[in-house]
Amino acid sequence: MINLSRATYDIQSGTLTGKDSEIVRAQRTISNTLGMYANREGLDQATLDRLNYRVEVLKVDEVEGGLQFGTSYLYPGTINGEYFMTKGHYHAITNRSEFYLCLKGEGLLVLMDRDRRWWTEKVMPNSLHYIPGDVAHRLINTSDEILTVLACWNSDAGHDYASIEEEGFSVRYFKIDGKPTPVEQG
Ligand code: M6P
Ligand code: ZN
Repeated sequence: MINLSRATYDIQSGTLTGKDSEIVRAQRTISNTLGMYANREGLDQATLDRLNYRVEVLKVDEVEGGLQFGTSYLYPGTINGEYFMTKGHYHAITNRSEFYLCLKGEGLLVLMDRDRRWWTEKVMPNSLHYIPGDVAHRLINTSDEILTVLACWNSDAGHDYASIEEEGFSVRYFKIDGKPTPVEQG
């Protein structure tokens, strides 16, 4: 017997298609993510209502040995000069790793180890990024188009957002003189 696959994946656009019950879709507006930006002064309602990013993930059981697969769509823009970014996280099971593959757009992958040492990798179409365990990861969109990134990670990894909410990343990226500029944080 030949069965159809559970879902299809459009490698050009990142679109995951399948039964609604099989795909998790989530979106975050700027009002949902505002706390992660350095300067939150003077934002109008239209800015707060803008989409910061959305994700589509194929539903799988979060078991040891499993894999999750999905797409992040990170919108372009800045908040008082700071580029739109994802929340970023460590994995709750700290040794779990992940791949990112950029399909479209341009940006930076910010990585940070437990000693708060940071580095970045340039994200551009076809760039493939390996994120080892115990390394926090966040995407930043430095372009004027949606940054589309496929992600595949251990399905039991979980997300540790709390560490980032408490301590932040040790670098932020601002658009200064039109260019992505790192500003180190304490
Ligand atoms: C990728 C994966 C997901 C993650 C998503 C958004 O698709 O890393 O696990 O949830 O990006 O990133 P974040 O959870 O940091 O907002
Ligand atoms: Zn991750």
